[in-house]
Amino acid sequence: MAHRGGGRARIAVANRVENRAVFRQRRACPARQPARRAKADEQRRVHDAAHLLERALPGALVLDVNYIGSSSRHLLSGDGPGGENYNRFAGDLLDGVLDRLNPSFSTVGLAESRIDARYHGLALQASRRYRNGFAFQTAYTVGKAMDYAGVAEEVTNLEREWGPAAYDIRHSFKMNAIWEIPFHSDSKAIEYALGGWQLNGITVYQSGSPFSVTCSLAYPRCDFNADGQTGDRVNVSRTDLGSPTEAQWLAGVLTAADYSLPATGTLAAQPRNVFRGPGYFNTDLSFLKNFPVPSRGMHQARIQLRGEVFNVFNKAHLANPSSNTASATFGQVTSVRRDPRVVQLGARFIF
Ligand SMILES: [Ca+2]
Ligand SMILES: [Ca+2]
Repeated sequence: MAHRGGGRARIAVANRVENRAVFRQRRACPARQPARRAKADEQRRVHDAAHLLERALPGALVLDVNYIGSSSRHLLSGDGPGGENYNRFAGDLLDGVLDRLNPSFSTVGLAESRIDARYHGLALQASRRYRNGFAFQTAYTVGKAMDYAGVAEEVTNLEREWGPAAYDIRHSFKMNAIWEIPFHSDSKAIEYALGGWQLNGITVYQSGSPFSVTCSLAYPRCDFNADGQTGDRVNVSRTDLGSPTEAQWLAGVLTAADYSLPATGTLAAQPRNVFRGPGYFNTDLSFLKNFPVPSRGMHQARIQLRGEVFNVFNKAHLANPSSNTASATFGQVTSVRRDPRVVQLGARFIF
């Protein structure tokens, strides 16, 4: 099993695979040319997936169990110039003057290949092959994604930033289906007009994404390690927000009573990305019908009527709450990730 540290082992799952497909993708930095180095750095990764079980069931059903794991190493800490500012040191501001390591420069950014990331996921999938006008696919995934932050609170303690990745979704459920709605009539005209509709749907549920509680004020209000870089995390009295309702997210799930400021010169005990934001639930539907049009060409011409409804249940897809203790809206959700319900109707002539 992989672990953090210098000689990190690749995730070895092949020996646990019962049968069937196992693929591995390994790419090593192939070249030393500077122009290709950044690209090569991004490619230093190992990806493993194991197809653990596939079983056909009655009724055209297929059950799948898959393990997905990836271990990425030496990813770039920043895109292009920038990255980590190494021209700083903890305690610099304690004397009231920001001297920096080299006072001739403000920041000295370094984009380096120091970011590691790791993912483990188990996916359970059930699907029905298209038959008699109906097919569906549904999957539940439990996963864990960890990585380092591109910018560390304490530049001499990068290990402190190992935590859930911003894209870490612990639980995910997805389902899609196609249904050709059966309709029969003795009247050819009625069947032509009302029959042949196809309904498609996709539903996604995901648990919340991580965030940290920080303070953006400058020293001495925040910037607790006094290195001239603010945005340091604060001490928190609780990390489990429970299961707030939509109204509670909007009203605020964190208050001043939930955090305290570390003593000047020290950093908080709050691990990175320890909080979880609102979950996500969405359903989109579409329906369409083709009307054949008599034509002499090789292809059958047709008129297609279609309708699409996005966010059918008109859910407010809440973003993460404001996590800056210096903000007037601290603890409250003030934005959404997606639009409210949208309906589109259209017609196409295909020939
Ligand atoms: Ca100083
Ligand atoms: Ca700081």
